[in-house]
Amino acid sequence: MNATQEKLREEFDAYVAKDKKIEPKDWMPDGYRKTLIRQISQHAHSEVVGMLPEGNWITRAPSLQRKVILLAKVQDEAGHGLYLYSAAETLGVDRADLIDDLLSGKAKYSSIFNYPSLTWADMGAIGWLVDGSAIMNQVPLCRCSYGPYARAMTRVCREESFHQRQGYSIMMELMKGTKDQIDMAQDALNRWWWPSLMMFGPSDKNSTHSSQNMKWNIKRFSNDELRQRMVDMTVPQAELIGLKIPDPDLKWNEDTGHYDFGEIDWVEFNNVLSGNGPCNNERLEARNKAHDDGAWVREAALAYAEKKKTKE
Ligand code: FAQ
Repeated sequence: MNATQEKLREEFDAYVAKDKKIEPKDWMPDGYRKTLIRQISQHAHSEVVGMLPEGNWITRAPSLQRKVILLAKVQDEAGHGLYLYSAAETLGVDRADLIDDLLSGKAKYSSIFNYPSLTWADMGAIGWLVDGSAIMNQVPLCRCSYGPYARAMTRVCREESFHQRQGYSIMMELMKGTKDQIDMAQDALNRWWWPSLMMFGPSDKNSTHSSQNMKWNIKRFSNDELRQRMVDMTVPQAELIGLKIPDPDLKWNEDTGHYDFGEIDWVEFNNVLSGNGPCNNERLEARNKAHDDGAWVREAALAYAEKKKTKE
């Protein structure tokens, strides 16, 4: 780093430390740009791939009202993906390249979407736990130092909050139902609990990006801090409706004022991240098919834009 760059870097660090926002045309260190492109694009891919487990249930929702709500939720997720790709593009990358990386399997997206949605109760568990974890992680991102990402998160979090409530409402309704419905809700919780806690990422000691990204005010809390908050918030919600968290080590700790909980299966987490989760192949196949099927739309849009430009 030469003297000018060093000075710019010092000014940047001081500016960020004052909790000021960085905007697209401002100078930023290469590492800051790189980590934001990485995180925002992975986040965008997660929203887009995240439509698949729920999209699977739109035609089978148990009532017209539930169908309309689920449809709106999945549509919101598509919208979140679009804001996020736009936010990533402000950092100088091309959306088409980001999407190519997703389709080829090079880019990561959240581990959670590599699990199957087997019953209607999974729609409840996804809203309650997956959107619940997403909000826990994303509310602090509304204060992220990068302006376009922070602003996108403000809107996304409002919508996620509705998603979380609709999920919990499905669980509440099932828990008031027949024994089969109660069993179905418990089974969904049993399958989604641990993968939801994995959404927060590796433990702090194994998190490669946390320390620098916290200094840059991209991340405000560590992976383990947010995971603990999720457990503390969710256990009473489960108890209220008669669900049992599938963790024999879960225990309220008077001294810390938090729940102690069991160890996450990190072997499973790493397996899912390296492409070997239950649905990794299925998810990538579905996204590739959607991309290929949509080729004519992209061609038509480009032809229309060309025609308009020629006329002008
Ligand atoms: N899955 O050093 P860290 C949603 C990767 S949106 C896959 O701790 P960082 C809405 C990580 O990327 C859900 N990969 O990383 C919805 C890194 O890999 P790299 C998505 C994971 O960035 C609901 C490596 O491990 N949310 O759910 C995961 O500081 C319902 C080392 O990890 C976001 O993306 C994982 N779970 O912290 C949609 C929020 N965890 O890049 C539909 C924004 C870690 O070096 C239905 N992202 N990795 O190759 C973040 O806050 C952060 O990126 C974390 C990870 C917290 C995910």
